[in-house]
Amino acid sequence: MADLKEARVPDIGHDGVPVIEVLVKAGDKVEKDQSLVTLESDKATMEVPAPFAGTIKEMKLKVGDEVSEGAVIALIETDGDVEADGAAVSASPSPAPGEGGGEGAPEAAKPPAPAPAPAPAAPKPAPAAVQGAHNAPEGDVSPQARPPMDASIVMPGDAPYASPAVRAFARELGVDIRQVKGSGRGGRIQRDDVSDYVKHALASGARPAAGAASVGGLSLLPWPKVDFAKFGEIEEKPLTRIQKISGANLARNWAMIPHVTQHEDADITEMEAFRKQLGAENKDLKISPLVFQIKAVVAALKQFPQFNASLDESGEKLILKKYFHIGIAVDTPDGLVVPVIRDCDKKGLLDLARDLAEISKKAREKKLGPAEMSGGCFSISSLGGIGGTYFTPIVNAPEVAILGVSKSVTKPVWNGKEFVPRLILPLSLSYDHRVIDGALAARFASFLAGQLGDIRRLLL
Ligand code: CAO
Repeated sequence: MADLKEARVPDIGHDGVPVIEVLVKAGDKVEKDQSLVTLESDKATMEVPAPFAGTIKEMKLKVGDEVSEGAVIALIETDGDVEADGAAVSASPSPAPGEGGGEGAPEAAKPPAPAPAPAPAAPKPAPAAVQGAHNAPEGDVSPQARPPMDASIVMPGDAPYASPAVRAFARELGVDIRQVKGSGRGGRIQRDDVSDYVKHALASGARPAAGAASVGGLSLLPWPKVDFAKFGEIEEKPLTRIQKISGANLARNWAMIPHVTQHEDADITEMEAFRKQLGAENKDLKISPLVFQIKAVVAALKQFPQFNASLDESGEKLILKKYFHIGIAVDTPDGLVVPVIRDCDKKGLLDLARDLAEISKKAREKKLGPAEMSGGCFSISSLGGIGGTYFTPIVNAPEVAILGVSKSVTKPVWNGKEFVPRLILPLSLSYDHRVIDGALAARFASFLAGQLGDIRRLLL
């Protein structure tokens, strides 16, 4: 049997909160949890959901009304037995908007909490699309479907002023909301503005999102179109398959991970002497400085487990790994790939040297299989054989940190009495600031340098 019930404002933590949008009207059929109105406090925009399904008989609020907990939003005719989250009360006199209606609402009639707008929330990462951000195995090219990235989350300062419902509506229609002019209070974009924009775009024959590129839902300016040949002689060279795949991954990681790079110096004078000695004893094997760096990284990951972790797809929990598989960036004629050396904690320097030689060779001969490119915990990118001092490596999602290694140089170091020549290795640790904070990163980098500087500790 049809029954008339009230939908009321839940506990929103403030009194006199303005209604900035009315999302339904009399006669509309609404689902349970469908947004009825948008409220905006100083700090957040929130949508108040319907506590039950039914037909709106009467809207009690209009834009500009100021409401508090218990104010009646609408009278909804339900089909009888409804599950109302305790929010439904039979229609009866109730406080008007602005009257601070808490007293009018019986305890049992508290509606569900409103859904806060996403803008102030911590950004959620998109799920990892392809293992190995710098690279992807030949067969592993198709990113899994991801929820679109909300530009307002990535670039809050740049976001247009619109409620989550309006944003969702615009997304549904494929409209780049930044192209829409808002007619609401303070330039706020309303649902009608989006509809008008689409009508206008269709009438003028343009696509709704014309003029803007959409990358995973992140609206960006279109790439500059330049006729380079106008300015001089040119040659076109298609990107390799690896460059295309790694480029897409690098772009996503750079856009979605808030990167910070911590620099540190390690005194590797003793390590280098030991490496040379080990090389002389094992002439058939190349003992790269990298194997010591892998050892030091494993020790640091054990000491700081937060670095041996990944955010899960929801972005709400951290997966801590109990294994130690290290990715190594390898430069190949076709582009960058990141094969993974497994179980580095169980391997000695000579085992690691053999593994490194094997994966580098396979990478350059394009013989790496998908299994050798996945499952990494942390990556190392060494430009030490080339030169340069410090750089900013890009985190290899879904890992949370990466170590960049530059070329070691002999520098004068003050030992308290005099300057002595020491071999100094520049380290650059980039990390995902959502997971790791600066103090932890500085500790990790300093611990790492300490390990590389004390060969006995490293070999323990
Ligand atoms: N400081 C000084 N010398 C170093 C060094 C360092 N940090 N690291 C390596 N070297 C030396 C090596 O000892 C070697 O010297 P010898 O020939 O006298 O033995 C020489 O530099 C060349 O080393 P290498 O780079 O060929 O070999 P490696 O084992 O150190 O590194 C690999 C292997 C696969 C990591 C490397 O070949 C490579 O591809 N590096 C590029 C990675 C890259 O492009 N990263 C960028 C990612 S961001 O785009």
